[in-house]
Amino acid sequence: MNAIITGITGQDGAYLAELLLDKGYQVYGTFRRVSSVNFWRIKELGIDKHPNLHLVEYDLTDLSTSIRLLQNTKATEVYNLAAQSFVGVSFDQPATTAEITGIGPLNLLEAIRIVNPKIRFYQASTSEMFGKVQAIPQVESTPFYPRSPYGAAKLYAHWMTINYRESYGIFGCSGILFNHESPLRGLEFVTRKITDSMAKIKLGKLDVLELGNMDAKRDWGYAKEYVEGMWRMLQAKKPDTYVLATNRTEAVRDFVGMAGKAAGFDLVFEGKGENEIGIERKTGKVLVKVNPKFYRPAEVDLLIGNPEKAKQELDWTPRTKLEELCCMMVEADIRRNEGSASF
Ligand code: NDP
Ligand code: GDR
Repeated sequence: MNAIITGITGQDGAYLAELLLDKGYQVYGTFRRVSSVNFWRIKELGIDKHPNLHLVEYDLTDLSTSIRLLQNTKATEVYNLAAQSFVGVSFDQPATTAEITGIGPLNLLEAIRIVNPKIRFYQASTSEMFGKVQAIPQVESTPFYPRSPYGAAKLYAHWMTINYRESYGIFGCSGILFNHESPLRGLEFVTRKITDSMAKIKLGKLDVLELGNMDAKRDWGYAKEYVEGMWRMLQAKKPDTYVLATNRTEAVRDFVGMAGKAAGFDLVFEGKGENEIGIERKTGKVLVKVNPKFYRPAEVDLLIGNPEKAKQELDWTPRTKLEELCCMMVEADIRRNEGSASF
């Protein structure tokens, strides 16, 4: 079994590589040619020197490289996790986001059609495609209404995956994954920014955490469980589209409170919108402030997904409670901030 994982340097790529190596796969993990490639995640999981892990240079935007990647690896499964995945940046770089996150997957689908149409393909779709709330909770049949260049690019790739399935019989699966977090989450995303900042405040390395929209609600799960769902989709009898989510939603503010508690703070929130602050009850210190520079031009207000189809057809269920996940992340960030490591 040979699998390609595009985006091995990302959160999901690292966890998926660990899972597939455990299952005995030869894993071809792709990384980009940049001035300083950072393999900290696969190092942290202790798989960077695994004999069955092969690191391959690759850029999703290049069709001919996509073709050669499939030819050289003789892959039977391709997990496309690579993307410009930060929603905030997609407003500043809409065309780059469209090229990587939208057209990139098309290059892989074309390469599969040319090299070996039997290759099974996983596309990392997203709850961002639901965008402006059309139904609660969101399921596979909920209408899409993306609210960012990222969401729109992902929606294009989602439909192309279905299109290649229906037009050419390619085993293309689209996983509509809701937010999933872990100690390996990138620092630019809100949960990890919060857990890292709470760790820094606890250790006296930061005074105040500045955030944007505290009212946004998200359905946050544990990334390690979600990559198992990706694998299950490619082992199913037929290709399909599945929602992976926890069916619970919390506001950013609630996650701040949880992370504060895990770091030993008792936070109370006062004020509204730009004037909201988070105060530590015992010391009276302001530890959290809103800074409008983190607001987005358009926001996704509320995401909550029902993963019933994945439960019924793939026997997939999320197990880790958000409070446990949050503690795990805060503890990892305290450990890192106590040392000299920077991630
Ligand atoms: P990350 O941002 O952590 O990882 C993205 C990966 O894509 C990195 O390895 C990055 O490489 C790589 N990449 C970016 N541009 C290119 C390119 N042009 N060519 C090749 N590789 C590229 O994302 P996650 O691991 O969190 O997410 C994995 C996938 O799932 C993404 O597609 C994301 O959009 C999607 N998704 C994520 C969710 C989540 O909550 N985590 C929810 C739903 C969907 P580099 O290190 O060089 O930047
Ligand atoms: P999201 O995740 O946009 O849902 O995309 P992110 O963690 O960036 O934002 C979640 C919510 O928090 C609000 N927010 C802030 N966000 C960031 N990053 N920084 C802040 O300071 C801040 N303050 C408030 C945001 O406005 C937003 O409402 C993630 C990515 O992993 C995508 O790739 C993926 O597809 C979706 O999840 C599902």
